[in-house]
Amino acid sequence: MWNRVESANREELSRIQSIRLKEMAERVYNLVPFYRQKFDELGIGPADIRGVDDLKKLPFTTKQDLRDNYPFSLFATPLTSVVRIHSSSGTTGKPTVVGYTDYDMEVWTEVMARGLKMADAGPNDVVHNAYGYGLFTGGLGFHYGAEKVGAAVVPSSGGFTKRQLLLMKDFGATILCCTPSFALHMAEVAQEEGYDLKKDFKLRAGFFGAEPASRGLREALKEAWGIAYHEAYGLSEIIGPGVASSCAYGRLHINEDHFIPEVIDPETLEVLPYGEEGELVFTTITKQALPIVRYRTKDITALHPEPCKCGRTLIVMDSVKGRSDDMLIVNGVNVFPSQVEHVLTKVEGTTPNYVIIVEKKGVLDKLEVWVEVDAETFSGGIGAIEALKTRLQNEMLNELYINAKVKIVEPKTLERSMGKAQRIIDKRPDIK
Ligand code: DLL
Repeated sequence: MWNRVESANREELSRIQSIRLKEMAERVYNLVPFYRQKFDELGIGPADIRGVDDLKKLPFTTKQDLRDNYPFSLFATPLTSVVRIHSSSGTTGKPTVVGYTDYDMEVWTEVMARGLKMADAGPNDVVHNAYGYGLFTGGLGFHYGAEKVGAAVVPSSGGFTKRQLLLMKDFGATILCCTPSFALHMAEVAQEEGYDLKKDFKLRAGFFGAEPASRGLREALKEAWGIAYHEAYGLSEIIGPGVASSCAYGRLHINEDHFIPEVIDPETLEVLPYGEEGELVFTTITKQALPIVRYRTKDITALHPEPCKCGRTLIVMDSVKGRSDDMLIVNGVNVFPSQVEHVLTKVEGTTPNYVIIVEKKGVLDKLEVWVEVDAETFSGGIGAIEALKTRLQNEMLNELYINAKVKIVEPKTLERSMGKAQRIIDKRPDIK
């Protein structure tokens, strides 16, 4: 374990959270006009926040609020104290901008080190970091954390797959950090290039995140590379990666001494009890440059406070099923791409490379799923392909209640992504 706080008892944690929350409420009220106005509208002041139990009195913050305050109006420190700026592009509107002071960088590095330590990362490791470097927080977040634990970092960033494989082999990379879809792509290219994935590489663990991954995709990566799968969860608005990381038991621990999580019902905005699924909300309690109050992530998950076999007491979140804005409503049925991925990857012969296409035909939505199969299945003849197609269609109807048309495509025909995979093509009018 990197820090004793990770196994503090829950009363102790809640005491730390209360002290920090009080300070933070005061800071945002005094330093950020946006929050002062929001607090005033609700008729509350910093004195009403005496501890974590008062969290629910505070206002929510949304991505739109960040956009409306573009670029720096939500910052609680002058730009002279800011040492780093990141930004996420998003698909619509202005980008969201996040800033870090020196102290914020220390916290970020600390939470990343905690995550990497879950795979026992240290001076004996070579960390191949294929998350994008640049405005995206993935690359630099992992970079600082890996240096902190004393590993040798290879800052390869995304793209140039063949060169990356060469470096991974020659430098003896032991830990790979990238999106799960890129890790799968790397495995495919390595096979094509004639590498023996288990013999030619020294990889022992991977930190995969920034997008959802179904159980099937996780198993495929573990199997192809022969590694332990660790998940990284985070978002730029809160800090970047490092909000939560999964331990040796596969449980995603939130660094709640820095970020307090809540799960709410996205309709009523009521806080839901532990174990119930809803929208994840975070309040940062130590961030200086960009403190955020009750940020609505749109990510769907549930929280579990029971201690973990790994010894950590930090609360556990379920892996995110998807973002509520990636949820497709197809003829009234809610579907997440990760659920489609789950059904696909359960069936032998398919790969986790797929794309979902939604169109409007008359009044109805029509859903098509294009999925790549492995070479053996593809060469199995038309009968086998037809049977697989029918099987997948039936599974989707039985498990997800959706009537999808499946199209089987040849191996390696769908576009690969170097970062977050694009799984949905929504051609319906009035969407996004
Ligand atoms: O994706 C930060 C990050 C980088 C996390 C590297 C992990 C590894 P953003 O670009 O701001 O930040 O996107 C944040 O990505 O709200 C989720 O919807 C999604 N996301 C991140 N991690 C996971 C994960 C980075 N493990 C948004 N599982 C979040 C599912 C994830 N979705």
